[in-house]
Amino acid sequence: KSAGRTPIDERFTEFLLESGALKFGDFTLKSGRQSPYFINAGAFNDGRKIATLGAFYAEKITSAIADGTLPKDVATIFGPAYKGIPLAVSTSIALTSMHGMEVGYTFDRKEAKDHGDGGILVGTPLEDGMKVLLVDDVMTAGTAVREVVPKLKAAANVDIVGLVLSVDRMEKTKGSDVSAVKSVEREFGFPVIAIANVREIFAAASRMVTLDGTPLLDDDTRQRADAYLSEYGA
Ligand code: OMP
Repeated sequence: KSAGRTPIDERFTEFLLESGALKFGDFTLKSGRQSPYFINAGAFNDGRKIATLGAFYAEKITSAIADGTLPKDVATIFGPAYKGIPLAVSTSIALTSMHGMEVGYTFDRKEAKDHGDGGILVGTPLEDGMKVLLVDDVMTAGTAVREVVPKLKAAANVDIVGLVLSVDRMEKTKGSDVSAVKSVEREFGFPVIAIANVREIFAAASRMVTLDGTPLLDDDTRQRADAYLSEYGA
């Protein structure tokens, strides 16, 4: 179907770089690890970028539906607050406007509300048996998803059909050789799908050159990334 089209992970890498969402330097991660690269979903901060991001999620989701990894009848896209909110909204817009799929969006509040509807969820209400697809930005250790699943299950007995990420950092969970993505899949029993993983991103970025022919990634950056992945990569 997509014959002749540049693979999604390559197009997504270009998008990450041109948006300034992929940065090189010294970053302390939530897990405490010191990483030479960081993916910041907060860089998708205008109409064009967030619409493009939503279109990437929708493309990944519809191909996962086509190959049977995800079911057709997803009722709502759930994005955990705060960074998951624009992801859920832009993904549901793209699924409807570009793929003709009717789907809701839902997100949580970080703070419980004591007036008005008093709810902790906003958007399409969750009901028992409803098929919910999670979206999130980046997975390192899987801490974020482990917090959100119990929150959803407390609201209704929903059927979580999968989790779609921008980037899988492909890191091992501490004290194990299994990647965080694999251990989340085993623990919760749903597929975790990323638009691109870090190895694909580095492979694509390594082939890119600037207008005057200089490689986009210098040797030092590549080596630091490789060293990090040989220590923490799954
Ligand atoms: P886990 O929840 O441990 O999987 O870490 C992923 C979260 O860490 C993301 O949802 C972000 O809040 C943050 N993060 C990034 O946004 N980009 C990265 O490249 C790395 C992290 C991180 O701290 O591990």
